[in-house]
Amino acid sequence: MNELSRQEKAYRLFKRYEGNPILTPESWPYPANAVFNPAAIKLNSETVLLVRVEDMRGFSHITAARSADGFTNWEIDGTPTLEADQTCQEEKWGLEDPRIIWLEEQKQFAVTYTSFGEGGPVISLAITKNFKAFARLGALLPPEDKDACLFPRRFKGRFALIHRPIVRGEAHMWLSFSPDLKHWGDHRVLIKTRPAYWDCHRVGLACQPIEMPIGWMIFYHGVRITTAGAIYRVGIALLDLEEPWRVLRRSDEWVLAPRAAYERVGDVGDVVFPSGATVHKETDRLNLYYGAADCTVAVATASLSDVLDYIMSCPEIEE
Ligand code: BMA
Repeated sequence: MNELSRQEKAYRLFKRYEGNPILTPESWPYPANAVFNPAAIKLNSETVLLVRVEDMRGFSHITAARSADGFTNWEIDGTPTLEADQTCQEEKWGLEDPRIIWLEEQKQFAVTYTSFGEGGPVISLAITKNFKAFARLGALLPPEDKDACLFPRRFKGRFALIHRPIVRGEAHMWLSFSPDLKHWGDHRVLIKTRPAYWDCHRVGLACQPIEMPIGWMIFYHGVRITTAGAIYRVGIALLDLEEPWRVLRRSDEWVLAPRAAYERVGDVGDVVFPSGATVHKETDRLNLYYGAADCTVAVATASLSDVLDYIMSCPEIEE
């Protein structure tokens, strides 16, 4: 496939929901400055979002919102669902940007989020059955680290975590392993920033890893810093099913970029920041939930088979 026809495919892959933004500070049951960067998962027949809510101090917590169709009639918890533990100095300034995965072995959901404290941002893990009661497992790796999610199952006996440390000012995605969800090691770089591309300055995991017969579908955000500020866009990579450290494909171009007014203007303009997705195989649909301009929550949809077809048309990665 030539470059232009693949770029056209990428451009048409996602459709913004006409009712966007689906969640706003104005629709919130209590005062909030911004509601954005949600984790997403299907629970029974509902879509559950864990939304990052920023209060008027500038500190964030996480609140659950539920909807039967994933687009409308959101039922939002009336008080914060998961808040910073004030006795824990890593969480002093709040909790941000959660991701959710179903851990089959534990029969529980794992929620990874960024804890903000004086030492810098770290990834923390909490386990829950129902998004009401949470068991906190604490910080996983040293700062500065963000944009993390577990895989839903073990690889050769070990859990795997995608995360994004910042080392020497460089912001690549890494993969780390653990036998027990507590001790992490065997760290390796997974997806790097690409000089000159739209994702040249930072990359970070977007939604939870999505298991497909052809591999793990990984949405990620890529940042380019311009003279007018940073632009956050979204790309896709495909990882090997059994050896997820092997990147099979990566999109040259982005598949979603700030275009709508609510993505271009906000507390931080020109940001689309997906952090959760739901897969609806019966209707061949993928819902991508994202924070828009660090202010509101929006959703874009794609045909699952079109996404898979597009990924397979992306360049193969030579190791
Ligand atoms: C990143 C994260 C996100 C935020 C984005 C754009 O570093 O902190 O929470 O949405 O910047 O401001």
